[in-house]
Amino acid sequence: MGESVVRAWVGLGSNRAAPQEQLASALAALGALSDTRVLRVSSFYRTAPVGYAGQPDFINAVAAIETGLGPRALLDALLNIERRHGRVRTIPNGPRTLDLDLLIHGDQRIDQAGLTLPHPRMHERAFVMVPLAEIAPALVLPGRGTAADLARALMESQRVERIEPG
Ligand code: PH2
Ligand code: MG
Ligand code: MG
Repeated sequence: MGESVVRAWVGLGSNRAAPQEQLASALAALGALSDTRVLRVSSFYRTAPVGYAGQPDFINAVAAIETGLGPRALLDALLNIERRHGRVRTIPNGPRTLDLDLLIHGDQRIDQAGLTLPHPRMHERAFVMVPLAEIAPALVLPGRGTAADLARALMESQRVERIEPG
């Protein structure tokens, strides 16, 4: 990998078609991307749906990766993995076989169509912040605080249960 390798964080979610297997398969696909390796993966969490209530609980996790891919190339690669897992975009915030969200890419601050970094809603979502805080508690979201502090506050009002491995 070249000199422009950065640390990035990816949120994973699924609430259809064997969600835990979707996440496991997505993690393998992440690690198989060019110039990319998976550094850490959080536990899997069972989480209450946010934004559109009439759907099953989600399984969520967060992965830390090291990548030579730029933000756009990485986002395209994530969308490609989603498509290969049968993702069809229907209801906004509705059920999905696999959702891969680029949360943070190095210190990039981007506000473009289809790509805002850091992810604009991550700091208000327990299903992102709790797994992120597990693997990167001291990570600071600019202007928001640490992952650990944000996660602790969000857990009071949003249901997020860690799934015991095995
Ligand atoms: N993703 C959404 C909308 N709502 N709720 C939970 N619990 N987990 C998700 O991953 C999720 C959601 C949009 O991507
Ligand atoms: Mg999402
Ligand atoms: Mg998404």
